[in-house]
Amino acid sequence: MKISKIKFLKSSAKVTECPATTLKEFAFIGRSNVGKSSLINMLFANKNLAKISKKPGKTKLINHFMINDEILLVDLPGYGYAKLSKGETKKINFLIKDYLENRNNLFKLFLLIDIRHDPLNTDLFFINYLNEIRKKFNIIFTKADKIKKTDLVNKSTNYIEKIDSQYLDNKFFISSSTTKSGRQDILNFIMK
Ligand SMILES: Nc1nc2c(ncn2[C@@H]2O[C@H](COP(=O)(O)OP(=O)(O)OP(=O)(O)O)[C@@H](O)[C@H]2O)c(=O)[nH]1
Ligand SMILES: [Mg+2]
Repeated sequence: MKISKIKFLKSSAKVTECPATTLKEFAFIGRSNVGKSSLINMLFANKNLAKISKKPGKTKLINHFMINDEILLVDLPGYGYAKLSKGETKKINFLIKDYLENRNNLFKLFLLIDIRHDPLNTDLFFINYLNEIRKKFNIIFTKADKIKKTDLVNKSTNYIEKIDSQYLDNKFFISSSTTKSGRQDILNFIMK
């Protein structure tokens, strides 16, 4: 399927505010600053679509985008940013939970993981939560440009072996928003 149209729909602070439609959606979640918004911009070749920042904690709401009037993409706030106030952390955690547990349109969930690190507690904790709520997910490793090409396969497969993969879909992706690697693979998966 060719991408002919892409449009920002709205930002929502809870599920009941999300677009009222039956279209299937693909959501991007992960630690704050892992590169969710950058990846959406890279995939859809529009660097101003989702707001990005060097500072963690940029995305604070549930952001919906529509592709070809056929599917929805969702840019979610990141979890695990230690410098937010208690109140802000609570708000973001509520919003992520509300979205994942109550949004019926959610079709595929992409969990983004920074390929440079061994499993971090914040991510392991989140994966544990996904298992608890029985939510299937696909992993997209990000920032592949930051490590040697020869380390990519080892790093990613080691990671997958170390986590609880009960609800992990078979296919995982390796991406870089800087070099656009992984773009076609991820797009094919979404648009098929
Ligand atoms: N080198 C490199 N930097 C990246 C890549 N993806 C994102 N970044 C950088 O990482 C920082 C965070 O990117 P965002 O896309 O805002 O991250 P996010 O996950 O949406 O963050 P929150 O909205 O705060 O949860 C920015 O400085 C990006 O330029 C990548 O593939 N390679
Ligand atoms: Mg973001």
